[in-house]
Amino acid sequence: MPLDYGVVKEGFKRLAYRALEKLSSLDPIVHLDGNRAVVVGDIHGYVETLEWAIERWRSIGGYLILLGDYVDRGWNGLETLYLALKTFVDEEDVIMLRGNHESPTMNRYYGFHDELMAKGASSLIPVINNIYLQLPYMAVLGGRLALLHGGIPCRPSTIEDIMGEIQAMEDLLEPPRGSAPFHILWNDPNGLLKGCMESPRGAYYFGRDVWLEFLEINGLEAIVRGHEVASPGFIWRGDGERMEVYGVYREEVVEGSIYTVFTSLYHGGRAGILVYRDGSISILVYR
Ligand SMILES: [Mn+2]
Repeated sequence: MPLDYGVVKEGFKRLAYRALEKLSSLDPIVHLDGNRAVVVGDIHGYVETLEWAIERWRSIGGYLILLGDYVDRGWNGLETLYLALKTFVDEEDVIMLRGNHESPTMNRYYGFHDELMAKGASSLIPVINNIYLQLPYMAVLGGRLALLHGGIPCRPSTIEDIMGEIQAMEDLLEPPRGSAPFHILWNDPNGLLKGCMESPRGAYYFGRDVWLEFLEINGLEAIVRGHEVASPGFIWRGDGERMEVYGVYREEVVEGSIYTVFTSLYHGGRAGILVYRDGSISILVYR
């Protein structure tokens, strides 16, 4: 059912304070026990794909993990953020991570500020920025999977190193280029590369040696992330092969892989969610 944005605007501030309270108890990297999760990639204001994902999660169970990029591009960023926060506040086992679009600068250039102005809701900007500051950057599920928005840092890092770096930073509203949170929000994998190189986004591509070392030193099997347009997903393998996912798909987790999932319709392609269940990965498709 479409959300009424009059209701959304009225209730947003109260909801945001409840969300801030809950977020303040979370570390920047969240460790989750368990073997089941529904993972949602970039939504970019397409609230209908988030409604669908939540409905699927209610029947599948486990965690609901949102990888960020709730707003910008699509016109229902406010409704999307509201629904995500409401689900996070009202239910157990929901994790909202930060994407690179959870940033005031990005929102000025890619549509969310214009949307808030047009909806008479620009007074919400400060509280929305406070939410951005509190969102975690990574979830580690069952000691096997790392889940994050974009990528991993270019220098080999343990999860404890990354956590320490983030906790020591004074201002996280726009994490500076080169910092660990910047790499997590912005980087993309490229299985054809060794090491890192600059990407057209002003961030970095990281090669397969980089992610294999990250998985090795942290004792993890695979990475799940969003951030790149896909219809609805693709997979990089540890040997550099790239596999497109065009429809419903399932496999046992292949160690050393990076799974990308995209949950928005803004590019005109297909939206999907990723389901992790007892060591297997499935991609489900919207409509
Ligand atoms: Mn992104």
